[in-house]
Amino acid sequence: MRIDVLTTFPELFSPDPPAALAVSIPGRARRAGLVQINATDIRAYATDKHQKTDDRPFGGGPGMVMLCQPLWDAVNAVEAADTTPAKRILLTPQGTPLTQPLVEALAKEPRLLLIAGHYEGIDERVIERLAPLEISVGDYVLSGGELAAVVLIDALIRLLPGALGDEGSNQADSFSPATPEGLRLLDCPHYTRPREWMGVSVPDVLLGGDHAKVDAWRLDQKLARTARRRPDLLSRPMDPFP
Ligand code: 9D3
Repeated sequence: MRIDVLTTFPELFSPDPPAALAVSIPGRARRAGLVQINATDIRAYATDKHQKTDDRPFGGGPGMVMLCQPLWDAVNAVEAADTTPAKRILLTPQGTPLTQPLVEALAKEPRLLLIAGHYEGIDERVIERLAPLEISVGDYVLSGGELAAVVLIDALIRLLPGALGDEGSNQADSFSPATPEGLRLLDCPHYTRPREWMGVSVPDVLLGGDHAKVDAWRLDQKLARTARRRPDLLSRPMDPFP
């Protein structure tokens, strides 16, 4: 998979790779060539003498709005650098919430082009013309889309075939398919040695060696924990595009 990131803060993707993608599963996957990540500075496509990428909003108000032209030219130049068609994604607080089913769908794409902004907004006309999939990583305010892009990339990379050392180890994660109804459950508690720590013992069922009983206990713990912490997950399966 090839991933291009368009940003006005390419420093957030240097050194190359950025620290968050240099280690652990993403680091290994990159070194194995499962994914190539390219950051491009939108400012390099600014045409005026001050390399301006934004301007004041029509109608007034705070903040700056990203200009149409530099972003449009940057997208077209980066897309032309490789014949593989790119799925365009804009990271924005107005986007569809990122969920594991959406990550799974995107992990099947050969090429993604991620657009990250540090702006009050982007001129709506270039968004309409680019027609990107718009994605949010949650209902809180970031300073820009770059960290959201890193979150999306990290979630994607671990789903690429060959990215996980132990191929099964993503199956038990929170948000992996769990129930026949397609519901995604939170994970159960985990324990290791010692059997007693600060006066607290490991649940007996985990020490008994009855694997069917262990599986039943774990499923019950997942259901109980999900009902208490995330009852919303039990009411309907997650859709990639809600
Ligand atoms: C009140 C107007 N703000 C919208 C909530 C303006 C605004 C805040 C923060 C506009 C852009 C940003 C920068 N955030 C992102 O670019 C972003 C983001 C986020 O803030 N939260 C969750 N997901 C994402 S994806 C991109």
